[in-house]
Amino acid sequence: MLYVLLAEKYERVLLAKARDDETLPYRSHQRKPGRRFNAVIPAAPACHAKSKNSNRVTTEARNERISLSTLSTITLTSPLSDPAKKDAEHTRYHGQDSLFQRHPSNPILSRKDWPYPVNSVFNAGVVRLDDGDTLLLCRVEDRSGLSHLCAARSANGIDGWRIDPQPTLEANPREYPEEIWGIEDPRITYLPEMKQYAVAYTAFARGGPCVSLAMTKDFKTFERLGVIMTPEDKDAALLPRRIGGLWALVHRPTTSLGAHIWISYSPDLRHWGEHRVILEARRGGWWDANKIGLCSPFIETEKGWLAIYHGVRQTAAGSIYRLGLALFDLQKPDVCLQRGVCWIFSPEAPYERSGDVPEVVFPCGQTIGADGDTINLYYGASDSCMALATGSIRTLFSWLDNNASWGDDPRVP
Ligand code: BMA
Repeated sequence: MLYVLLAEKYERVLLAKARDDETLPYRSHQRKPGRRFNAVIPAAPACHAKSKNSNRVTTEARNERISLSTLSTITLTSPLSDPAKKDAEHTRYHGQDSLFQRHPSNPILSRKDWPYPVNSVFNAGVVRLDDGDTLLLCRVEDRSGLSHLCAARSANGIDGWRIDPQPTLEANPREYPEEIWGIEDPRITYLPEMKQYAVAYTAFARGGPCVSLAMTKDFKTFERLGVIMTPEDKDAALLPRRIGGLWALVHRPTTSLGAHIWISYSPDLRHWGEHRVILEARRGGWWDANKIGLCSPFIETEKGWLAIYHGVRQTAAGSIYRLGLALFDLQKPDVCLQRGVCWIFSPEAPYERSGDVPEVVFPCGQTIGADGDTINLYYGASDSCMALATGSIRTLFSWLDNNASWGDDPRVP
């Protein structure tokens, strides 16, 4: 009880301070009544978080679904013990780069590693296979400028990559004319119901980019389902299970309304409808103004679907691709529950800041560690190479609880 009173008192102090702080336009007390989140226990940084029963934390290797018990077992130790420190960490924007740590071996894959001549290797779809290997289905741009997909496998997901000696999935413009300018940016979701991996990728042709789908059991042979979202559309990934009996696809059409993230539903993966916007690009001076898109596939947690998305800032010197965080309702993934105010990861390392397209970090997949908390985010850097950054889902939730916007319509800040 004492703890609850202290926590409430401390939250009031934070809120009073937040009202004076123009850099934080929204605070937790502004959330709608009935929200699903714990209002009493303030979040703490990862170093303060302990799992009561870490043995209950499991992951399902292929679709990376996190056990629903994973996040419920978090205990926060003495969150009020150092209010000054907590204030510094949580009432201001959390240092973005502390949320993900770049791997010292970065870039982990580049054209130098490729068994055949290519221009660049980036924006890989990711999955952990049954045998424990991490598979990166890389977008590979050849020296014609067009892209195909090629699989690289590794036991530790960091090095020792075994790369297919030839393209794994190539454009087939004779049968699929929408692929005449190549195929790009795959996102992989394991569908337990079908016992297959669904690969959503961008097919590129005169009509513009569109979303195509292919199914595979082994990343050797693929069954193409063809175009599932017409141009202009990209940045798509399936959810691993049906919602209300329907498959769900998150994607990013570009329309006269702008480049926002949508969700669509299908009974059979071929016929799609019930299209809805789930996250809008902000406007004006925001880091994610005008154009956003899904990065890696949604991560299923007991608090909801955790989504990493990219925001594109247009500047006089070109675009900057940064990453943001949002949370969507587990049963209604078209409902956004929280959205981070600022970006969580931004081009900073030399391989992110210079390359074929400078100032780009672009993940298309992740794996979750055996602890159920570690997130291994694989991202294309400057459209040139593949890199790895590691974070903690628990810390991302903690950050989101203290750096999220909300209101009557959280999609339109
Ligand atoms: C996007 C996509 C990505 C690419 C990014 C930066 O529109 O085409 O494949 O990484 O631009 O060039």
